[in-house]
Amino acid sequence: MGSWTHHRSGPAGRALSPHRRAPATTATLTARDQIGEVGGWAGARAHFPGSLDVSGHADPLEVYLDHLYTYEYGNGPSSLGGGWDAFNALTGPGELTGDGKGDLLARSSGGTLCLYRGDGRSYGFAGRTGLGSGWNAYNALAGAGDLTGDGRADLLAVTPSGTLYRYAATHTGTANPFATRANLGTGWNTYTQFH
Ligand SMILES: [Ca+2]
Ligand SMILES: [Ca+2]
Repeated sequence: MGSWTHHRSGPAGRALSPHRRAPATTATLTARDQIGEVGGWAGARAHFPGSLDVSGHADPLEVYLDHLYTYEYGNGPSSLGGGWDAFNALTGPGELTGDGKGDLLARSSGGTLCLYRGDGRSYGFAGRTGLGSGWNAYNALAGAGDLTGDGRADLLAVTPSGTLYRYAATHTGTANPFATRANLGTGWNTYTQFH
């Protein structure tokens, strides 16, 4: 099988760990392959959003030393810039804005949610929009694909007390891509993982 190659540089141009371990990319679980150096991904925060480019394939993301990297299978990492240690949650539900390009949501440690509009190429973003504060009321945010059957990606959010909310994308082109949240019920705090 192929692998991701790793030849990224750090913020000051320093060479970083050149061998990072990539997650499995096949839908069927078979005997695992180690395609990177043992421990090569230590210290990285990995995320698995929907596709940020036109391939339709999920694009693994990694925050490492404050920089966001995207990996395209078979190619090396691409830096999407610095400043990403300011965020404590990243999720990419898919296409939120109605332009046909996958988007990314990032929550700051202060609770502000930012929408990074994808440029359709996965090498950068077309812009950033603040979606307001108070998002630290949730202890989990998850990109969920389309939950409502309208072809638009949606977001799920869980409070520490276990109430699950759905934010449905509207594709209206307005600054806020979501309709008023819908309460999907309680008791979700019985689960320790939510992705
Ligand atoms: Ca979009
Ligand atoms: Ca939807």
